[in-house]
Amino acid sequence: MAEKEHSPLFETKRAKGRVFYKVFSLSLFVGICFIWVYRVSHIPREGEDGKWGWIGMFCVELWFGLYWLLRHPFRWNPRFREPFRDRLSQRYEEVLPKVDIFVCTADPVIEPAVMVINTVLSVMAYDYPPDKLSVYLSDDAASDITFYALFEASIFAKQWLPFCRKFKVDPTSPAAYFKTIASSTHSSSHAKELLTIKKLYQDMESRIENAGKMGRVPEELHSKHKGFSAWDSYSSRSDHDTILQILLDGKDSSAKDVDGNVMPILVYLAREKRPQVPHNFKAGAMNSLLRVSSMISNGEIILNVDCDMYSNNSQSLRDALCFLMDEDQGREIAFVQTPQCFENITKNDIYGGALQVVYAMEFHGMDALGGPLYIGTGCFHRREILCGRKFNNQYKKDWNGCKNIDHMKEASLHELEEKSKALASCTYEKNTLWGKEMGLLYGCSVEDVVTGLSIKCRGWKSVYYNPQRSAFLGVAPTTLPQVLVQHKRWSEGGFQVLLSKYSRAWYAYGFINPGLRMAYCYYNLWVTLSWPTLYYCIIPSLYLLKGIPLFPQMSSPWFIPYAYVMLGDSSYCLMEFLWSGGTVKGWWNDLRIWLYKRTSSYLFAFVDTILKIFGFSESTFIVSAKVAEENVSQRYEKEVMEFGNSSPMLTLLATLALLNLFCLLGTFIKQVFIIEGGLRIFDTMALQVLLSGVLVLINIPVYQGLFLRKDKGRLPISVAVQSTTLALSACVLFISTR
Ligand SMILES: *[C@@H]1O[C@H](CO)[C@@H](O)[C@H](O)[C@H]1NC(C)=O
Ligand SMILES: CC(=O)N[C@H]1CO[C@H](CO)[C@@H](O)[C@@H]1O
Repeated sequence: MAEKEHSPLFETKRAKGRVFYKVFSLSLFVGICFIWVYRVSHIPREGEDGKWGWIGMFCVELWFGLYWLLRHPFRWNPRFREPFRDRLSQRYEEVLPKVDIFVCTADPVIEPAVMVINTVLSVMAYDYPPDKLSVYLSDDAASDITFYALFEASIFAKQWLPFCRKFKVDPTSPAAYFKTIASSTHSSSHAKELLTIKKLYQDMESRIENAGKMGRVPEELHSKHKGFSAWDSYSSRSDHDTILQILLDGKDSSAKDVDGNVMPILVYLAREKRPQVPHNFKAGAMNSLLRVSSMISNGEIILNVDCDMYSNNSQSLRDALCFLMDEDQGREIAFVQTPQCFENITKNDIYGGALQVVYAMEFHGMDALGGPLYIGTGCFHRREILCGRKFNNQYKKDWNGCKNIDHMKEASLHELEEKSKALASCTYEKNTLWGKEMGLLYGCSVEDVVTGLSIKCRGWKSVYYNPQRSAFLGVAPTTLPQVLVQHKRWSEGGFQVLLSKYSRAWYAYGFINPGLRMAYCYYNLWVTLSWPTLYYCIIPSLYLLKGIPLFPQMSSPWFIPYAYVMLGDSSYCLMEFLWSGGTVKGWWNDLRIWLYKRTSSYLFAFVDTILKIFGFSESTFIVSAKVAEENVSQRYEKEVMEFGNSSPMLTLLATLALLNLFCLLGTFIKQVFIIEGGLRIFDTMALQVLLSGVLVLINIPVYQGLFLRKDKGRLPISVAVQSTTLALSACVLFISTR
């Protein structure tokens, strides 16, 4: 037994084949250096064509090369983790810590109530002692429909949790379970109960959906729960009192399931909002939850999930505890991050939504350097660390001696609700450290990343756990504008982190590994790629049209480093993509999104950030993520790109696509019909032809969307007109200038 006590609760494996990778990337780097040397040593002389174009190419290639270097810490030494749940139960089953689960929702239209309660039900049914589990729903829209749905869920849970326990249901989200079970046959007792519970669920679902359609909760239901009276004084979602309801309190007889077992605590919270007080978005909601939950259940572990991410594995809580409770290494681990996985990714993933390389590769690499980012969902935290505790070497957590202050026992439910309410008021945070040193940090649109970084700056590490079977499954964006807007927010947030006071922290403290610093830079510098990529998409093609070479010709020895770097790097990326579970077509799609992100999302994020610095607070570009509803999901399943309403982003993308098409066509026409022996261009300007050619091939969906498709998801006519005009005039202007 004594020996067993020392066997760790998880193991760490290193990746193989790293030597090959190191040699290969060194050779690529040599190639990149040759490219730089070529650019510097071959600048056209004064008066020669293409001098400025050439210098621009050098700057762009310099930046691409330097940025490429930042990619390496991720791939140097990836680590893979494996927890041992059975050891955890052997040693700690009796003293498992309390866990508070925070689910955040913010908009009942984008995030329908039925989806939200499926997430809530799925985490309530974790394989974990229910008296140690509490689930909090933060509703930033303060929608009575969401409250009503949660109330219905609290009743349904009394049947659902025993059902899950009896038949070892997994996934524990009812909607997902009924979907997976549809095709398989089961024992008759299961089949009978399944029918009953499915009926219950469907009735509940239609009641909630009806309320949603009517836009309000039917009057006759108001008498069913006192909580509805809170909406009597409600004026709007940005102006209301705190609404806090403990729907299941874990001890009343009304909080027992049909088998008489205790149920997890279930709480609805809509924090106070006033128009004149900044609410700090999700970070503000999380901090209110932190305080309110400390009064009600005060769990030591906090799991934070988005409302669209249901649990796909009822064991993942125990998995995470293996890391946090490990006697030896657990003491320095602040949080365990799981990857964000999606249930509705199509086979070839047209929008690159799965982020496979990030989750299958890069986060493992960061794990070796001190831990992955905190990405705001699917993350298990330790409360005291999230609330600002600093690391020190003597620190050791004694899980056996955890004393749970049980406010539940002391106060009556009503008193408890009143006391907790005060913690979610607008004014509570005034003159406190909340948002600055405690809880999630304010003032950045990627509050989670900044918070994770500040935790690392306080000396802690994090762990990345990427299980075979995903811990949580969410919904990926299904239209191009959604994807572009999402990436704009991420890249803008990353850039803010770099410019903000938090970035100083990286240098001020010795805590963060230089490799990890590079990795953070890799993500935070996304926006700086916008201008170089635009340059590479425009200038070489225009010069091609004009007949001025910007790359070495094929017969020159300088051609070799270009060919090697381009070919080597793309084959490496392709291999990595396939290794992460993608398809070849998926890689091609990913490449397209990679291009679109850089030339639109990052560009707009860059411009917006700069405008903000100079005091223009409103974004000048109105970007709409809304799309025509009709048949969107059918097209998504057929992997047809959904462009949606016209927006500056789409015009930009279409212009770039057309510009390359015109340049390539113009060049061919010129060579074949006008200049004799014109095919020599394939020697003198092979790389420019190749570059334009690839850009045209990758943009095929745009041409289709502009001119061939008839459905609602095509590019709007106005975009077609604007972009054609812009692209043509750019070509004509460029040719006619000297
Ligand atoms: C989700 O869980 C089911 C079993 O419950 C499993 O078959 C499936 O592969 C999981 N999904 C993912 C993406 O891991
Ligand atoms: C392929 C797939 O699973 N598509 C689904 C993605 O999510 C939307 C919204 O939940 C569904 O309508 C699709 O069927």
